[in-house]
Amino acid sequence: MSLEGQYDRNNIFAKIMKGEMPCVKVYEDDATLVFMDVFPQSEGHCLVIPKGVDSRNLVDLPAERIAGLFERVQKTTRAVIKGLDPDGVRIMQFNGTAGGQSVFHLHVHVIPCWEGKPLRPHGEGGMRGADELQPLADKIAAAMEA
Ligand code: DGP
Repeated sequence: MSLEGQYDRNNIFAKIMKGEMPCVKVYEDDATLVFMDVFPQSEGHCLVIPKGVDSRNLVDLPAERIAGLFERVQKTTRAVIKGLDPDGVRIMQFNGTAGGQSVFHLHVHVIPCWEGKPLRPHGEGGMRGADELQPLADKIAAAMEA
């Protein structure tokens, strides 16, 4: 899919926001949803998405929403650090198929990293179930509230 085009209101993340598909939720407010990536590159990999916008990527996000989105990315990153104690955190965001994007609702990856533990390849690490993701989400959510 190119960088430009129609927003698909039935993309998987739109369905998650509408409650038509499940997710392991970490945090939600009026502007943002944070949930666990089901193909995590490391334990604790989560996604931050803006709500209420038909934005396929960073390019078509209304400029006035950028600060709020990245405030939540920072909040999530701080909670990941506090809750999971990684050695580093990688923030990633892909635009267009050629840019590595596979789901066309804007999302920012927050990926904890540990020394000596390479990240699994993007989208290829195998699907994880709620049983594995929920305890990680609970730790991140608890750190967000503290
Ligand atoms: P990107 O390639 O940047 O578009 O990343 C999409 C990410 O979304 C990828 O890391 C895998 C993840 N993903 C794909 N489908 C689902 C899903 O149904 N639920 C969740 N939670 N994550 C998904």
